[in-house]
Amino acid sequence: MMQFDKAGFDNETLIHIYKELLIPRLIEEKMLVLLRQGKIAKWFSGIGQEAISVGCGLALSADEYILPMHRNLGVFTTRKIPWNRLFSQWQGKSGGFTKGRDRSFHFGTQEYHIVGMISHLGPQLAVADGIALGNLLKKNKKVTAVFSGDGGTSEGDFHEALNVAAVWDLPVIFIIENNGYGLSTPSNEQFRMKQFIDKGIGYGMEAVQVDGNNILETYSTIKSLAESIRKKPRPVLLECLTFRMRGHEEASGTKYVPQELFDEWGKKDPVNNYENFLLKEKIIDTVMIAGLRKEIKQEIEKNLEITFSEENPVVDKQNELNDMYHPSSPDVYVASSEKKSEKRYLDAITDGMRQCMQRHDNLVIMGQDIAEYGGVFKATQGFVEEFGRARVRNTPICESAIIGAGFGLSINGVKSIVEMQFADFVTCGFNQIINNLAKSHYRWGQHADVVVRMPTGAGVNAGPFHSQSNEAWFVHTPGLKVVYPAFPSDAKGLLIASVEDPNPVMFFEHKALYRSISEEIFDDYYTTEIGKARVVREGNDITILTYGLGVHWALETLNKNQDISADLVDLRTLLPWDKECVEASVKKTGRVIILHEDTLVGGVGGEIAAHLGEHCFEYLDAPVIRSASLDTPVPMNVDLENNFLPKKRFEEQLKKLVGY
Ligand SMILES: Cc1ncc(C[n+]2csc(CCOP(=O)(O)OP(=O)(O)O)c2C)c(N)n1
Repeated sequence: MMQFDKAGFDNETLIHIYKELLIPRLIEEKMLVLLRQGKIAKWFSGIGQEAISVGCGLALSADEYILPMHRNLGVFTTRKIPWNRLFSQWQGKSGGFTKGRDRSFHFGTQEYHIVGMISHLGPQLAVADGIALGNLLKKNKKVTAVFSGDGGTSEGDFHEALNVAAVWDLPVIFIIENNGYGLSTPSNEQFRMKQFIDKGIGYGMEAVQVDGNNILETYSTIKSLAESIRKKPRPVLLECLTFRMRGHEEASGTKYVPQELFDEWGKKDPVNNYENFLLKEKIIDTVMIAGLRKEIKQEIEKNLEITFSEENPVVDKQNELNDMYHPSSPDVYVASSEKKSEKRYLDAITDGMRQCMQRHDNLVIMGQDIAEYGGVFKATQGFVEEFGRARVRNTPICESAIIGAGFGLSINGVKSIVEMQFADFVTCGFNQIINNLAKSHYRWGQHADVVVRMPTGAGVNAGPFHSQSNEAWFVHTPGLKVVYPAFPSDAKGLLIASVEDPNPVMFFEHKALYRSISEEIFDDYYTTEIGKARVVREGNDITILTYGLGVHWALETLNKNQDISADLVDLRTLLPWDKECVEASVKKTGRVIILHEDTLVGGVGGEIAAHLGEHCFEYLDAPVIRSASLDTPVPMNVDLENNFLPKKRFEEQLKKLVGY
């Protein structure tokens, strides 16, 4: 029989805990009925695991963030979210938390300090790191708790998040619900160690194991861990042994689980055992139990009625599109003095970042080797001395965790700039950008105030993994902004605008431009508007649309061919791109060539060409031509690289198009 230690609990508290434990169980039982009646479509059951969610929900203060997963209804109910809002969320009704845009527990709410999961499981852990880092920087002594199933720990995200938390002493409790299965896969096909607490030593982290079905044990342990972490910030791994009494989700069945396990764990049911304990101790009686159950069931019915009578969200195309970005327009700054200095492209970026750090004391920069070393390109040289190590943070090699942490910081009201050492390495952080940064505002109204700096591009004979142009991946992702300056003045102004913008910005910086071009730029703080192209040179015969290094190739080509009268448009922002400026130029010249360093197929040029075909067809005197790199990786050898890049081909294509 399960042993409960009631020392330190008065009867009122013990009964309160019982009620909190009963609520998710009874809600779930009702959901299973509705599922059978075809009134709901899908259900991920946490029956058998409630003591963990409820223990955690009760142990933390209401203003401490909890990041639950798909079996943690008890977190939501102990945080006192109105049940009708939960039901509406599951039904996709307007009273939920995502305007019908996301399902089940895939939502967060600042009001209740809950950050729900995305389907990918593991990314949740690094978001907790970011929230915890925010708390650490604010010195507010708050703890963050994040959940993972045992299966989810097999993802690289788990390793990265725990490692960062350990290195940075982040006040996080990593709660692992070890229920023996990840969908149908049993633990022995998922990992080899005996128990999760054995991982603690590997991360230099305390690790504690509890009976996850014993509500007093989970609650007391999390409560005392939280108290201790508030005093001495550090991460702790908490392994909760438990079992999932139903299938992965209801449609998946339970054939893959031996009956003996159900029998064994059925005896350890968290609700029944606690109920029996309270009965035995005469803290409650059967009449009281019946009364409580009736009261909760009535409350469930009442709230379900509200949900079922609620309308579906109103369908409005513009509304959907508007919610891709945070509604506020970023502040516009005009340099307050005319004073200018000659700056290289790289120095302009450094200058912009430094002034942002001076203006926003809640801005943090994170990246590999960016502290004393100053970054591999020296963009943050001297920043540690000026702003300190708390705000200029060297990171382990873990792009995913750091971008995820950026999102967590944003949730906690802290801005961040994350430096990719090379844009190529963003592949290792892709998931956090595509699924967290880009989608969270649309999904649950949470913006991601993160700028990802992307030293990009070829021309430096660095081969396939230090030369790629990968801006098109992000242009295809609604919710991001993609910025790509070609000149020092724009590099500074756009970087400041990106930091001022509450939305996630992918900021591309061409490495070959860092030290090769310079310009007189304003010394003061100023913004260059995101989403606006610039006509760099005016002409009548043809429009050249380009960005980044392409602008300089085009200028060089035009200087060589003085007879060509071209409008040279520097797009500057690729998402959202300046259709108005481009269309105006195309309507004037009737001929367009789009030049980019990125490879041809699926490049930004294809999108622009398609748009012009749809919207400017009547004005065109020739086909829209794309000039781009070969569809191969970027080769290292200088001759091969030059052959790969479009610069030479561009001149021929341009001349041909002018004469078309
Ligand atoms: C990246 C990713 N791969 C696969 C899945 C499909 N999937 C959803 S839940 C799940 C099992 C998760 O197991 P575990 O983390 O142990 O949590 P549990 O469901 O047991 O609570 C799988 C494989 C997913 N959601 N995300």
